[in-house]
Amino acid sequence: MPVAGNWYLSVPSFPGFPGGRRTRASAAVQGDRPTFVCDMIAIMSDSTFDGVIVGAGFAGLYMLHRLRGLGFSARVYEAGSGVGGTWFWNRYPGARCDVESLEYSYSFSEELEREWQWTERYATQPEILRYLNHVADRFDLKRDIQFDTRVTSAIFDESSNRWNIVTDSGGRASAKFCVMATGCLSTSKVPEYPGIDSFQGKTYHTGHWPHEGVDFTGQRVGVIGTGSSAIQTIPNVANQAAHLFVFQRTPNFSVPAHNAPLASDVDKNWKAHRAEYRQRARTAPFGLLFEQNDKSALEVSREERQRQYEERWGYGGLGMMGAFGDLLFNKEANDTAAEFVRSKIRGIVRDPAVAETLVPRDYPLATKRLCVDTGYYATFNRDNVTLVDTRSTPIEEVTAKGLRTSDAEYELDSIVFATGFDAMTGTLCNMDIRGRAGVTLKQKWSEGPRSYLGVMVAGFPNLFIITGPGSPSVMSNMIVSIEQHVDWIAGCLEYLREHGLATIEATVDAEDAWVAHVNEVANATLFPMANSWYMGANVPGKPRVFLPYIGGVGVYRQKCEEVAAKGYEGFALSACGS
Ligand code: N01
Repeated sequence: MPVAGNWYLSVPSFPGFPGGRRTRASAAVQGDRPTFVCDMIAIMSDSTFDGVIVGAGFAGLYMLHRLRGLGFSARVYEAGSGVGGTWFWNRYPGARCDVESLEYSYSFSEELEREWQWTERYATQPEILRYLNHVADRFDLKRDIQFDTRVTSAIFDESSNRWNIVTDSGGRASAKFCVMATGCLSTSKVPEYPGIDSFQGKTYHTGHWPHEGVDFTGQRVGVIGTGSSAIQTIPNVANQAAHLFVFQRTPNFSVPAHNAPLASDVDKNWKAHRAEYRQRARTAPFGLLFEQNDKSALEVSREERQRQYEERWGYGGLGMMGAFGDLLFNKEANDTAAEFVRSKIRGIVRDPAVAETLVPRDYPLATKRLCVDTGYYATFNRDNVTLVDTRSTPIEEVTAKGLRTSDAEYELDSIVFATGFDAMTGTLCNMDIRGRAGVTLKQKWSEGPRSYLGVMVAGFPNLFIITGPGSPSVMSNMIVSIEQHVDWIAGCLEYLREHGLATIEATVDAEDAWVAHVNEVANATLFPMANSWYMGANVPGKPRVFLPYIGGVGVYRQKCEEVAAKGYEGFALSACGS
């Protein structure tokens, strides 16, 4: 005869699954059959977890570590064959992070930080991937990650308050809560040119680069796109290829990285003051430590402006955005910075006609993602590089031999699509995620994403999105924002457990108010003036909505903390058995 209370059950191991866990289940007695009134487990198996996490990049790994630490059982599903997320897939030549390596790393473990040694100011993709593997091994995370497994659906069962997960290998799992750690830029986008299947050469997308690398020596290569990925790829391909054609639709602003080996005194200083630096990053507008000058670009003399811009150009990196406080709010102020970068492009590129084609004119600086490069503009001084302006001569089709624009055919051995991603919403909407009453996330977001704090969605109880739309995410140092979300989610789950609660769910009112606030803040900036992926403008038919929250990492963190301190204000909480 079963008794009410806590059950402790041991379960066997299955191949590929961690085994022999002891799991607690709360049960009440009804006749001689147990009726489960809370979050725990009706039928014990190793596919039943407290939490399922989708993705094993920076976000998924840290989420798993936190859940483990709190005593929750968790399974991570990862489509790739290894950890790393973005850094697993984006292996194109020259791939590296344009946030400085000391800042683009976890802060949650002082020991981890002290023992890891970055070698360059900006880490390469292989070094970041090594770091993430080190983290996964150091914290013994891989045993709870199922690789080569893509989650195809996550469906909320209202009768049990559980998420049912199905994977592409036919696997099933059940979890009380589900955390989407799927990344903001994980669904790559290839333009739908006619004839694309007829091309007899090789095609690549920067976001899905072959692991064995590609040797372009002696080839005629076409790179389509001039965003961050292309800007890193192009100088490297130009070094190998017999000839490189760059197909540019919209020119981009890029500032030099001035990458170098990480000086030992810089590393030492960082480690000595790490707590202080990390704390500053957590409250900085972008989660980045560059110096933010609060003055208006228009209140200082022309000489002072020039000095600021030269200094930041000379230092390198994203700090150009912090040269003045109004660059992202006032077009006239922004024009001064934009004109500075334009003059730099004209100074680097020898052919004036090529330079003019590379000069961005129709959107303010940094309202499309500011790029950081090593030798990008100078690459166009090479004899083996040709810039093709597809704004004036659009690509019309892919042919067997190459690409045809409105005025010429370019014969190519390889085409590299550096054409970006269906950012922030693509991966989530492509998954069959269903909340209450079977409503899919795709339906719910058909007019653009709606969320409360960018972390939860009304109608989708116990579903968390790490760095989702409506949170600072891509407008910030991703690692700072990931850690903040993971910690907030972990705190929330602890709260639910301590208070005997079964579900948490954003209310429609709170969600509406947050979406209105996100839009209001975005509309106070210059960002809506650009056709950027921040606005969904790079995907035909995607609603034109500013996706991230631009109110600032520090302000956002404070808001999240206040919400939690007020007993999760704006969320509906339901008790076990209710
Ligand atoms: O993608 P993008 P990305 N015909 O969307 C062009 C992060 N990242 O992979 O601007 C012709 O920026 C498109 O043209 P247009 C970073 O956040 C970080 O480069 O739409 N061209 C554009 O030039 C970044 O912002 C690092 O007119 C077409 C390019 O393809 C984000 O990832 C490194 C086209 C796409 O640029 C995405 O960057 C790399 C078409 N049909 C990336 N469709 C770091 O260092 C698209 N394009 C951290």
